[in-house]
Amino acid sequence: MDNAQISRVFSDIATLLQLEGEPIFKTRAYSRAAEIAANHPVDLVSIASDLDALKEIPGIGNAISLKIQELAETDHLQFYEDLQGRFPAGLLTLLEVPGIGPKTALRASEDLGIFSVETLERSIEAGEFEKLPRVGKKNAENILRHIRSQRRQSDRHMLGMALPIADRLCETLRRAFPSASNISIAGSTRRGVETVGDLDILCTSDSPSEITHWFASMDEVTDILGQGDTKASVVLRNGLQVDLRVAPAESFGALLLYFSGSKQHGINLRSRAQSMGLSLNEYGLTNVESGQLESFLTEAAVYERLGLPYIPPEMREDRGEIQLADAGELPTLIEVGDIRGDLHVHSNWSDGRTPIEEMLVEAQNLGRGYIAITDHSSGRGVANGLSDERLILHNEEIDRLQAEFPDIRILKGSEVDIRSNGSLDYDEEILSTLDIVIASVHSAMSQERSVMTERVLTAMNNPHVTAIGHLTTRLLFDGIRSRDPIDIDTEVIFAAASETGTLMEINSSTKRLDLKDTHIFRARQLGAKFLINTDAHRPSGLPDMRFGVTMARRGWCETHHVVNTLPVDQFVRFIETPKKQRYALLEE
Ligand code: DGT
Ligand code: CA
Ligand code: CA
Ligand code: ZN
Repeated sequence: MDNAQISRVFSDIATLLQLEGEPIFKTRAYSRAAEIAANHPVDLVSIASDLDALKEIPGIGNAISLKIQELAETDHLQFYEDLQGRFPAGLLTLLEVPGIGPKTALRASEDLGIFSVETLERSIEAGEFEKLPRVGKKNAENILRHIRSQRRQSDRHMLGMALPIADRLCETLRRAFPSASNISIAGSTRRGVETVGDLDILCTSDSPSEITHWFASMDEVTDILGQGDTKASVVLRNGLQVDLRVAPAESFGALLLYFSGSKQHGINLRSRAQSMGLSLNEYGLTNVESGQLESFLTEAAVYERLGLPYIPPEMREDRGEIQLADAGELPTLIEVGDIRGDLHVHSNWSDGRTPIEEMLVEAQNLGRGYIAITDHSSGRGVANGLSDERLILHNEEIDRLQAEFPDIRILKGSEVDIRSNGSLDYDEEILSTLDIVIASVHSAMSQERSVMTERVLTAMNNPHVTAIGHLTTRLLFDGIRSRDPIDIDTEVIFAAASETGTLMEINSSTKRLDLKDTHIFRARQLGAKFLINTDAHRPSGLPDMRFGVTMARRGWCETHHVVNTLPVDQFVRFIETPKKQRYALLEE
């Protein structure tokens, strides 16, 4: 049971209790617990045996803690099951459909036997559903449209796919309307969430309806979900939904703040505003007493008016950022320009697509001062891994290329398989010829948690292992496949990073993003330091560094948390220092 599943249980409980007529203060505790569980950086199951640890989480009381414990220990919650038993099956699913209230949902399930979105859809198409009291044809059609739009959005899209499309749309808009200003990406894409439901784009203009009309009639639009004078919602040929909003320039600050989210960050800001006698919405701040509206040109100005410094979008996830900002303790987040080296790169020596030279040329173009060429080890047969003999030739090739490329320091590396027992593909003698060893799991991924944890710990204790590559091996769907993460005790692993002197890789590959943001957040708290690497298999993969940096920002990392921000000579000193003393070097 993971945090998302626990969250789900609590939000269901809140909904069902409301249906039973429980007072709002009672259901509120559950909906709050659902939000907290969804955002909590620590796996709740891993701390559930310690009741006090649960209760220390702000917003989690005794009753909720006991329920988390029961869920963790038994995978069930009697209270929840009893509650569900008092309602028809499928009711919760129906309630999630916008436009269906509790009474209609109950009728639909009891009278028409509707128990799922699919049966609802069929019933609407058959003209049955509209006959329910107070529904009617028009409502039924609206609900059907919502269902279809929701289905589209439940297919979330990888950030690495969505962001370039959003950038391109902004560019198109900029060219079509030179007079429009403040053209910006908002929503989850701006916050750098690993997958996005839809794109949100904003701009300001004095003639908004021209822009929304033009937008809805673009060639690549296949479906118009809504179109008005100030907003348009469309579906593109590639399946992405895009929401556009146009407003006058004087309210841009509040507009961008509102539509950048997260929703909960917005709600928290609103309650802060309320405590100051102000009401916050997408137009600005209204003085509750006088009714006077204050507009803001920039987001920073809104924050300032609320007595806060500017909070970067990647931090706006209700993880304590407002309290931190209030205390004047916001971190200075790492930026892509702080990155000086890339320590996980493949070439056509293993499964990469191009010769090492081409990777070097592009790395230099991107301003990297150092790079490790880390082709696969021999255990990984499918990836054309290097035998001992080929690795020695690979090392010689790097010496040769170093003479040709004096402006970038080329490190001898390998991405070495961690075998199922924790041993590595190369022996001591071979490993000691390498500057960088990225140790990764590529096989036996279904090992049980304790075995997997021991396996990776064994690799971390190896004095030659610089970093653990893509720890969880998860793959985000890339249109074809996705892969669940391995089952591993991340608390133990992250704590072992500083003890063993091992770095944790933040893999920037757009289909991996591994570690993910909440892992980075927690690993940082536990004292781990990181490498942000691209794992590029061709030159065009090298700029993906920005996605790893975005994840690091979402984990609140500053430059000192990330070792490949060091200048080349300091980085070389770091890897030449015996492993156990490396973390101490970073404290200097
Ligand atoms: P997504 O599209 O599911 O990846 O996530 P977002 O965050 O982009 O959400 P979206 O597109 O539904 O809405 C964009 C932003 O608009 C959201 O981040 C915050 C704001 N927003 C939308 N609905 C509400 C709401 O009901 N209350 C508040 N406070 N803000 C909202
Ligand atoms: Ca969105
Ligand atoms: Ca949206
Ligand atoms: Zn790998």
